[in-house]
Amino acid sequence: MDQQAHFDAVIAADERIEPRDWMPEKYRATLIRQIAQHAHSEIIGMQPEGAWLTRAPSLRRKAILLAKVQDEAGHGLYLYSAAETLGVERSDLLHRLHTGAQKYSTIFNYPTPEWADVGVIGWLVDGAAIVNQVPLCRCSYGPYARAMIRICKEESFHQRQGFEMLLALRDGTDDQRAMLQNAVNRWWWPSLMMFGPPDAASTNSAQSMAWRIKRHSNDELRQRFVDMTAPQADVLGVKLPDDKLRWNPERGSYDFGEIDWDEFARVVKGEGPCNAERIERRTAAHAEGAWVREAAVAYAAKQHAQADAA
Ligand code: FAQ
Repeated sequence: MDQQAHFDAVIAADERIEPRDWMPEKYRATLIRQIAQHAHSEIIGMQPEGAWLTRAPSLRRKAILLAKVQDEAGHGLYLYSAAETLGVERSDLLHRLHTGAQKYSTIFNYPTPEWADVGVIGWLVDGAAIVNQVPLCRCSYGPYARAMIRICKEESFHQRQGFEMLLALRDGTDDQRAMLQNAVNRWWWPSLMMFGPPDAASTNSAQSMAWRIKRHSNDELRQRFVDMTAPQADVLGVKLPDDKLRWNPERGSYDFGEIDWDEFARVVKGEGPCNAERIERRTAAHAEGAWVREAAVAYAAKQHAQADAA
């Protein structure tokens, strides 16, 4: 069997492609693109919530938030490692992030002016991430699929801690309930954009689904998220900011309004409210961390030299 036929048979049998297996160059490039964008999203995603670490309202909330933000860094590490199995260097991927050559999720270009934003990110952003990412645990590329299993377990915990925090606001004062509603108003539509453009405009979906990297279309997952989230909004006593949102008994799903795709395109292009700030902060942190990377390399060299001498 030739290499292409073997690859096709593995995909058709729903088995996994592993790093040493032959794979079409476009399959490799698609995975590098998606996994790198995903990794970048995790580490840029530390910033909006990280902004509240010094202002969390209690020691308990601060400890929970610190753990969550550290988890996002860990997800970045698993994902950069998964990308490296495809033959790219992490430093190159970071360079591409810093120079705008690779994307990260639009969602992290929105500000977090109030404490309720932290809970709403847990509820909606981690909630959307779970809906999008659980199918990736069955992705055809082994290292990505395995990384996603642990990531999804942690995202699921994040989603619940976000919801629990919002329940406390729901049961609080009128001001706290108003803060919760404001945050929902700001994050609802950007959360729906996380799933990517509508199917008709999704340039990568058909090929990624044929390769079983993606299992469902962008619109399918977006609908699943709306159906899961609308009843949760009722429990929280908030109104999702969409007058067209209503249960459709014939479809067995919620109908919802039109997403502002112009806004999505602007944020992808770098013109969202916080794009410049996010990249500036990231490149500064990278420069400030240079001595840590140098120390780690020097330590590894010393260990190798000692092992060779022994
Ligand atoms: N933002 O053809 P498609 C998280 C781009 S992690 C920016 O449909 P595809 C955890 C897309 O790259 C969140 N760009 O693309 C957390 C493509 O451009 P390209 C990240 C977007 O890949 C929680 C073009 O549009 N999750 O939340 C976006 O088949 C809380 C055409 O689109 C992942 O990365 C967007 N929203 O489907 C952290 C999951 N959507 O590259 C902290 C893995 C699309 O051709 C706090 N990724 N684009 O130049 C995926 O599932 C897919 O890549 C999609 C996009 C579904 C995001």
